[in-house]
Amino acid sequence: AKVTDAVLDSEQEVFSSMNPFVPDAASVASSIKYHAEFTPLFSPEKFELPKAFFATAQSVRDALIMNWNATYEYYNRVNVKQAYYLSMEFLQGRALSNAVGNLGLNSAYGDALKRLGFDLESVASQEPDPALGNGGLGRLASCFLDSMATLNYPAWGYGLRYKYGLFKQRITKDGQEEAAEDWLELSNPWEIVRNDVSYPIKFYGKVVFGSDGKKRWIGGEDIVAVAYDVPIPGYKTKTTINLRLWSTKAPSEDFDLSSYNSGKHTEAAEALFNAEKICFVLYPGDESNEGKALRLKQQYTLCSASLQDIVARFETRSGGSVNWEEFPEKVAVQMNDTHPTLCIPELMRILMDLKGLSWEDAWKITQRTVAYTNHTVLPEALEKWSLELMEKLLPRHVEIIEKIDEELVRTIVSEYGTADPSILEEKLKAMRILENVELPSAFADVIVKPESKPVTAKDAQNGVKTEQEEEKTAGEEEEVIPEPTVKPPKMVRMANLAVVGGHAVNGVAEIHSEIVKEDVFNDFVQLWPEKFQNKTNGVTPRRWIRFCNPYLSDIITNWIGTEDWVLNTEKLAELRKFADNEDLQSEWKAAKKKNKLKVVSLIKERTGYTVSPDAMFDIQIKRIHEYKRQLLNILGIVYRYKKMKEMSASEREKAYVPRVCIFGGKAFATYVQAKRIVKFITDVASTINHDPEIGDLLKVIFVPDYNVSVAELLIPASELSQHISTAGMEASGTSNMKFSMNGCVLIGTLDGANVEIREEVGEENFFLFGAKADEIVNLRKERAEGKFVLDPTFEEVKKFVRSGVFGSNSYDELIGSLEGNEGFGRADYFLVGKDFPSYIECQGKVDEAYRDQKRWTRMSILNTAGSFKFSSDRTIHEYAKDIWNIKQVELP
Ligand code: T68
Repeated sequence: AKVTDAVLDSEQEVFSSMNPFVPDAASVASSIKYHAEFTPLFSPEKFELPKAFFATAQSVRDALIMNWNATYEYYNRVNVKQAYYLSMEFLQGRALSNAVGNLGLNSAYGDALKRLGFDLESVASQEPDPALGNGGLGRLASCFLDSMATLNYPAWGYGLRYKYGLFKQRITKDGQEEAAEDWLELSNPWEIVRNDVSYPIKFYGKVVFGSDGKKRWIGGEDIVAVAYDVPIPGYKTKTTINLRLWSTKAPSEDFDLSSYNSGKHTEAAEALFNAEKICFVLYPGDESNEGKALRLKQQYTLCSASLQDIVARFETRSGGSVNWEEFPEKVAVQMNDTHPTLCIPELMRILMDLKGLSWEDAWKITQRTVAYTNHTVLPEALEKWSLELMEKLLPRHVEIIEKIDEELVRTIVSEYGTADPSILEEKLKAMRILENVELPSAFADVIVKPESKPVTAKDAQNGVKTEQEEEKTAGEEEEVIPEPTVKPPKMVRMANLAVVGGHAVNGVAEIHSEIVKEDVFNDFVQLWPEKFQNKTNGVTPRRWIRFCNPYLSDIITNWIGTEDWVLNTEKLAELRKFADNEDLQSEWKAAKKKNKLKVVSLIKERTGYTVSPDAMFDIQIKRIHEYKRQLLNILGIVYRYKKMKEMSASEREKAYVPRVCIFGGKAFATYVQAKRIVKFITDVASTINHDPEIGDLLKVIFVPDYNVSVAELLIPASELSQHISTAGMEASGTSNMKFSMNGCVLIGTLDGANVEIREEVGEENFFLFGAKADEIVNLRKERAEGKFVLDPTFEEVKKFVRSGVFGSNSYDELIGSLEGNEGFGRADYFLVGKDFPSYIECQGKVDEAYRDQKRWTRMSILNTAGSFKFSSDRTIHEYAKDIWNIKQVELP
């Protein structure tokens, strides 16, 4: 404890010197009182927890604003190169404890609140958890912002300010239900609306030639994007960077006053609603054409507003002399997945149509500025937009995309034009940005026409016309065609556009980047091998150890002798030499126990179940998806339960270690199979948890409404965590890193970042099972052909599920999907059956290891010690050096 106090004292000095805001408890208390009184959000009579939270946040925001201003005043002055991270998602989590922790004001705020009759923890827990993201991709963006600020990189995030976050999840007897998440209901104390920073955004309209002979995009629908800034403080530094979120509204003249006065209230406000609805929700349903158009509008709003803002800042910082060639020396734009790919044609449009540059110059600048991160290899997740929709909504951008496509065709023809014609055809088919679109006229003769395929029942339902019908409408002679054929829809492939238009493409873990190169973008790799890179993901050690796990953090600091590890995670490796030390082991276990006790309360509060803190906490938390295989986990639990039921009480206790199996995660509202999995887990839970024979030996918990704050409680309490995707399908995973940092042992497949985690922590400290990525294609084929015999344990577990133990439901669709029965789709595409026996065997080894608590604690310590590579600080240094070419800048 002594070491910690000394470290904290010296830290207080560091923080005070970097922060002009006077952080003693008395002044903090008066600042909180000031805000409670003079920037009120509540009536004056009462001063209760919600008011205390808002006033505290406003008081912290004062400090952030000072640092924010100092940061950008300096960046503007020295005109540094700045990176911009564009993402449709940011999963920020609560901000209060993070900001107070990063500013080093924990004791000042803790003491101040005590004087006012509150405690910091309860005040902090009042904050709504903003869910402007879905999962890993959004949380990664937020970890990156923390690292950029902490490492003093000139950087900035851009996103959308959704009025409703990702839905609130309720679990009922029918499974998951979704409700709107009104996170702004009580206002957001962190944001600063910049009423002087707004940009016009256009949709629809047409392209004409202006009097200067240049293209102009005119008419259509005009809306306005307004900037809301969220300051992002770095840890132990004054640098405070910006997350700028755009909100949409109609231009004020669009409110039709005369209609309104004549009683047509809805029509009068239609334009307002049309503009505002763009930012209502994250990922609006896109089954309908309206839904698709809305999503495309969201993406374009993000790209257009951000690029107009970036260009304006570049011009301001250039002073009187703008040299556009310098743009890529001052600006790096990172596209988080393909969602912001419209950045490419938008930057081209701004440079050519508004700034008067030639195509060639604009293209060079765009390519040197933009880079793309890929987060998935699932073919169905590689974004495509209907060309027809895009032509209507963004006519000028489609012209630009067509020209980029034409230039790409030229490159492909010059590379492969002399090769076997079938090779050229294949390359064009795989690489073109436009799909199912005739070749540009200049190349019309190099290759055959796009393919036609028979009309399927689904196409017919969707109103896709046959070629015959098309021809009829075109008024041509009717021809007798033996089989009805249909023109496949013309599409824009956003990933191909991102690869062509950017100077770098990266995957997010070594194995994933290899798959990207070998498989997804192999044709592009052959043309431009230098573009492709790996940037293994990371997570911020501030939020994911230091703040969420103070007990463990204190122990680490005491044993290493410094708190430097929060900034230099390599220091964690020093714990290795104490892995067998009995004192460390007992402190380590005590910390875990304290964290488990918090989760015992959370479970009681959220589900009503009582679980034992002495059982092993075994956790799988992530979006519910078939490839992540929550189904494998729950079937493993069902199998365990069946075996337990076949034993006597004493046999059971000998054979199994008590476990609490915890699940959390949301299923996308329209993803039917994922919702069936949620329902099944909760059904199994209610049978097992009420079985008096089983007691504390096995409990199954589904924690509803999983989010960042829930993760901050569960991860520190975890002992085993599951990362069990079908190999080759999880790009990286990032919770695996957080678990490992918090001394949790992983069970997993050789997939995503698991591969690297296992390398770092040592294979004896990781429970590995399952097929390898390079075996999957063949296994699927064999499975589909019925060539391999499924293990009897798998047949046994399926039969048990169907027997009705978990209620009257026979789970036909769920279990059927594992068998490829008529009507239930592909036969076990995710290979749950194939991996089941090796998973069960591996879980046996987990029990055995856990029984030896010394061995388990050693494994736990070695996980924390070996997790240092997975700090997002390391990742951000790599992006800064290899992709963005930006330098760290210390504020004066
Ligand atoms: C995740 N992707 C990867 N996508 O699944 C995960 N996608 O392996 C990886 O660790 C993480 O990205 C960070 O790299 C996502 O989270 C999405 O959420 C998403 C949303 C819309 C469309 C496509």
